[in-house]
Amino acid sequence: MSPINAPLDTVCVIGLGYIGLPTAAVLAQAGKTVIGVDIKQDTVDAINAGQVPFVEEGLEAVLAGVVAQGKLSAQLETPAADAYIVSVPTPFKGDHEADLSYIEAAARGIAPQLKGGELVVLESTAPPGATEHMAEVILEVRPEFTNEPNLANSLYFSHAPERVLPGRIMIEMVENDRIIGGLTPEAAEMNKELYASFCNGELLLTDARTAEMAKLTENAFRDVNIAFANELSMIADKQGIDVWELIELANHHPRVNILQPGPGVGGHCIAVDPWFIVSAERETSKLIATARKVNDSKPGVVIDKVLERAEKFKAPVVAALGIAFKANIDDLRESPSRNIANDLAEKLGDGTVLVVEPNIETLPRELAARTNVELADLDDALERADIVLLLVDHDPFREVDREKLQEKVIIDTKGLWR
Ligand code: SAJ
Repeated sequence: MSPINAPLDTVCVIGLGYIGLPTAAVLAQAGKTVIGVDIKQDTVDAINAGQVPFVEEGLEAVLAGVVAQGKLSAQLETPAADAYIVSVPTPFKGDHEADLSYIEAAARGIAPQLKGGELVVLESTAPPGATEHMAEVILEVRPEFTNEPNLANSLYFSHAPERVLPGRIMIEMVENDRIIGGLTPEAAEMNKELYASFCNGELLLTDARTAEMAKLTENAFRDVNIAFANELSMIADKQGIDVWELIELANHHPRVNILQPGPGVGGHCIAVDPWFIVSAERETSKLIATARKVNDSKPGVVIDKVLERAEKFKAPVVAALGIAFKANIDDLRESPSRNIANDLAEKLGDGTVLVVEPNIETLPRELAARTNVELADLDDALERADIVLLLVDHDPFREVDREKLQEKVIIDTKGLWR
């Protein structure tokens, strides 16, 4: 049997989060019959009702359409399918190592359904060797199958790391180039055939380990470059220099392109993935580890600055503008701004933190539990605040009437109001 000719009509996507759900939706839109699997009953119910359990521009319209057409459904149990896409979390365990237990659980769910000839794609970001590990877990449960291609009992394993930017997922999922790394060249080809159904970008084939490392490398590259900008911002502060002007000027050089400093690096990718390289090769990844530490130190620097400026007020009121991990999204996971708001509330004593976050309706639990934290609207917060702390460059903050900021202490971590 040639894998290239194998029909890949039915696709099972395991893990219906920020990546799995859009992937399932675009596959269904491309004509595949897609069955999504998730461990959360609420997620399954929402999807079957055509609803998206999080904010992502353009996703709900596509999802509602494919669910109504019967091309996409969700359930708790892993079904039989021609292809599987594993898109589950890889959190930390121990000293910044990747916890592969969700991948292992997905693999154990897939194993009993296999008949031979199926493609199993790992999309989750994972350390080098994770695709091989996923294959081993499946082959351990089903030793009658093999990773060797072109046999009646062949299985095909591949890694296709996602590279979409939250907020632009529906565009980037279709347009970005994809790296596809097979455990065998045949598996990579089969994966390419499946992804060509929805992806207009170039599909670049390699082996699984290189694909795993490529994904980590992209995010580590970005992290190192943001760390450079964040370190510059701390140096410039001490030197009494405006870091935004400094970067703007330096970037006029034809071969210099410095990124933007901020309150720290958030999200579940750039602040996480470099550690997977460090934990795989601790001795040799000194720069990558240092960049992580520089970026992780930035929230503390911001907090110290606010506390210093707050000393002159008896019961300081701080308006914290934005607690999402970046502009114009509602995602609060791994958000430095959210942690800054929380730590400030703890350290301010009699002070108050007015959180302004236009993309949420209720405060996350740890902030809601504090008596000196309120979710406020922008105008109210600007009026009441002694100190205005700009943490996220959400669009509504760009348009703030500068008149309202007069006589306030301004700490602008994003250079929005220069
Ligand atoms: N940030 C800065 N300064 C900058 C750029 C970003 O401080 O100049 C901060 C942001 O405020 C945010 C964090 O970095 O806190 C990450 O934001 P981001 O928009 O750069 O990236 P993510 O985490 O939303 O998505 C990244 C993307 N990777 C790259 O750009 C190399 C995306 O393409 C990946 O698919 C995604 O990680 C992922 O899932 O790995």
